Amino acid sequence: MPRLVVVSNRVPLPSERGAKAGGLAIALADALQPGSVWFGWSGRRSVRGSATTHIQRSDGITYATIDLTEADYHSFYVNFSNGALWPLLHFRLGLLDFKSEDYDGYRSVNRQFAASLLPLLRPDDVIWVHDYHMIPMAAELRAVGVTNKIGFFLHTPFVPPSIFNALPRSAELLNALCAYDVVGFHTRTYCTAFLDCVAENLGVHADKDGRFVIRGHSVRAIVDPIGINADEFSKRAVEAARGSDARLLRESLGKGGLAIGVDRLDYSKGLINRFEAIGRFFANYPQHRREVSFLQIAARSREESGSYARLRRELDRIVGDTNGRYSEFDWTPLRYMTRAVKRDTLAGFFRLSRLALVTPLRDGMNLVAKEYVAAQDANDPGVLILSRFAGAAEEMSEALIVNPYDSDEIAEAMHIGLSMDLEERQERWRSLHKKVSVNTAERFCSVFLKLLAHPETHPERPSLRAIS
Ligand code: ADQ
Repeated sequence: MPRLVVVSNRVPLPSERGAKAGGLAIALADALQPGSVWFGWSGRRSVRGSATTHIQRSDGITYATIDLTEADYHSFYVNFSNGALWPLLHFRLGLLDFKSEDYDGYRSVNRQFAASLLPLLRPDDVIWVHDYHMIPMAAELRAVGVTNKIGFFLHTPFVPPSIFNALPRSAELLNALCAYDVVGFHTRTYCTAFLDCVAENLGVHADKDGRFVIRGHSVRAIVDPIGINADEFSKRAVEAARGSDARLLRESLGKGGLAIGVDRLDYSKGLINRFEAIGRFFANYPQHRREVSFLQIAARSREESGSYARLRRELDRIVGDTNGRYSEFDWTPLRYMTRAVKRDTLAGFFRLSRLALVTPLRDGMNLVAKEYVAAQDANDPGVLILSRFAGAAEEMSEALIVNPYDSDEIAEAMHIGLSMDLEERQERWRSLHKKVSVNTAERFCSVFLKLLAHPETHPERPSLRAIS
């Protein structure tokens, strides 16, 4: 078996795992066998930047990291990755802030990553690069002579040419993506958007299996939706629902029920629209007041960016307004905390919740939707309200699918969810649970790695059937 080398912007070092266990670390747990290497940024900024590679070993896995200089951190991470690519890939052109010096910094950091990884590589290593920060990584590795198989998985959506082309230098990035052997996406829609960009901008057309040849190099675009380890999450939820955090939450609710939202505090997650919908819900359906409280757990993220600071201020305002309007002295309609919560605690809270609101304006996949389903009690499952613009909606059609921009529709879905009889809840949940249990994190990794080893083969049919 060839050795697996994972590359991502941040490396979740074993020494710093806590409440915020990264989604990627959990998703790749099965693929990372003893002997594997995980390479990327240490999360530290230092004067020497990438000059030294730091090595840590844990459970047979090598974690190799480099620092970034302050200037590289800003141009590569804050400005280009999160200030230009992230809004672009989430259809938010109004927030796109492009500066050519930031783009140069982005390319330079990818070049530094390639230079630092090169001495660690062996000829038969398989390299799996993750996410939008690292699009040019394969092109940089190829430029220094690396001929290994290199795959890329994009965790965000991909956008059609009409949006993608708004990014200055977009053709360079698209060409860089074509230096990979396999490029993976969560959904058919994103994969098609990528192939449309390749056809329109580079004049190259793919076959029906997503294969194309460009400058003599074969590329395969694939659909490989990420999943979770549903059985493990379900066990956690059963345990945690009996634990002290869940008990305290239950006691604080009195006779009322719980509806929940769990997200990073990010403008793509649709929190403003969601909070507005909660106000509409209590206004339009006063019979549910006191019957339910909504708890939003939002982990602060990317606080150095102005658009995130503005989002926080706006959310603070809406929460104050909604609670001022609808609270009773012994009932709070909207509970809001801007912190990460331990995974076990979350699992227990999901199990207690009669409703989950997963209403991003755009989302590559959204793992919270899958975790909520996995956490439910089969005898009395809660109802998932899911944005049609989350990648998860392509699989999870038995959720109550809503337009996240339509507060009235979300409010109505909350009413329908809370009024739904047990039989319908169970029926919807059984279908959702089947999909979540089949399309696991392990399957996600094994499909990708098999196709990377043999890009000419067909993807695994059974898992794709389950997506329907
Ligand atoms: P994210 O945008 O981070 O990921 P998501 O898929 O929801 O979004 O995954 C977040 C993970 O963090 C989940 O496991 C969730 O439980 C956890 N989490 C979120 N908020 C938390 C909080 N307040 N406290 C504790 N844990 C919290 C990106 C893409 C997604 C894609 C994933 C995986 O944006 O679309 O689904 O990668 O590919």
